[in-house]
Amino acid sequence: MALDQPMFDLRELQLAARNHGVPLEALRYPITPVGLHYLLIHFDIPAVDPGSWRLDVGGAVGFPLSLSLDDVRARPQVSVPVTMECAGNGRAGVSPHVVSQPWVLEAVGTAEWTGIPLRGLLEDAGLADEAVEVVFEGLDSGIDGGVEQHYARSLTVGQAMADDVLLAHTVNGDPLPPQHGFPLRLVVPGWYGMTSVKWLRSITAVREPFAGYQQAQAYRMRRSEDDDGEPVSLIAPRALMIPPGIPDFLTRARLVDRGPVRIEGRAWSGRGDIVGVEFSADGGGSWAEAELGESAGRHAWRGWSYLWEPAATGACELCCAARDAAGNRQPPHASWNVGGYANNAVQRVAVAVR
Ligand SMILES: Nc1nc2c(c(=O)[nH]1)N[C@H]1C(S)=C(S)[C@@H](COP(=O)(O)O)O[C@H]1N2
Ligand SMILES: [Mo]
Repeated sequence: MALDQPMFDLRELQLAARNHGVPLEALRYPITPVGLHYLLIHFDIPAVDPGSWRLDVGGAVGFPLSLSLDDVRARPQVSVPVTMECAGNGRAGVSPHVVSQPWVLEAVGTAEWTGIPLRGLLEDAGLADEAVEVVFEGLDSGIDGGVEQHYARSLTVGQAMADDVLLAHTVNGDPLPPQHGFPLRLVVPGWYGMTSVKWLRSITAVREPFAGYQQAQAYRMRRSEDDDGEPVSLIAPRALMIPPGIPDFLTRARLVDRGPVRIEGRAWSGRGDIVGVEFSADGGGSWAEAELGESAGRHAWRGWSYLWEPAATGACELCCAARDAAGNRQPPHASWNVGGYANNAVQRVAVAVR
């Protein structure tokens, strides 16, 4: 991706100006300050009156529910630190170019979400035996792929009943801000972010698989326009480093002083625990094992570090690659699909050592 090549158009700039990523230096925080957490909003942030807001739980259930925000807060509460990543993270690196939210590498964040376990709520509503999926619908609406819709996604009953899936009203100890789903959102640990529906208005148990746009058309790994593709689901492993030294304003290229440099970063995967992170100072020609640090919880990213001793002054390319317990390792180069999803190719940081 040549920096001075005109590649993005005004449609992408409009999206990029609305939906920001995490500045990579903010990887220093185990829990991302909420204003630095990435943001992805397909349509508009809906206006919500918390006094009249209700969450309707219905469909194939024995006891339909309509909960106020106070009803939600009166139930037993849990807090779970979760690393969330947009399925489009890395899209700017795929070729041929895919026109959509043009993430480079920064569509990720870790927050401590507080709310109520979804499973308990579905049990209280008396989920029917015929229910196969649960549909989560947001208050926000718009047009996507020519289809007018409320943003909505589904989970199978098994996925919805899993441990640590929650309906969150609080993030990092404060009520959700408007942009992150006030007053209530779904949080599904380990899954790409599109699953975690914001601004919830209803939860509906259904007897047939949900065929809404964001489920059946978008978020599928399609090799061509007429390929159905597999659904995008669990987060592929990724490690990111805090770019060392100081940046050039325009190009973001780094200037680093010679001498040992402590490289630090975070690594995560929704497909298995992180078991290793490798570091390369020669563009991936040779790799060394980094030291793994702590994580804030079983669904949160893990710190890592590597003491790099630059061999000489001059230009080099730093890379890092994560491995998870399921045997996945980040690939050196991007692979392509229609939506530009789940590109977890290794990060490359251009550095000049002086
Ligand atoms: N209702 C609603 N929920 C949504 C979205 C949306 O546009 N509308 N975007 C999804 C996508 S694609 C992502 S990556 C995450 C982003 O969550 P965040 O903005 O809180 O980081 O929210 C998901 N939930
Ligand atoms: Mo996303």
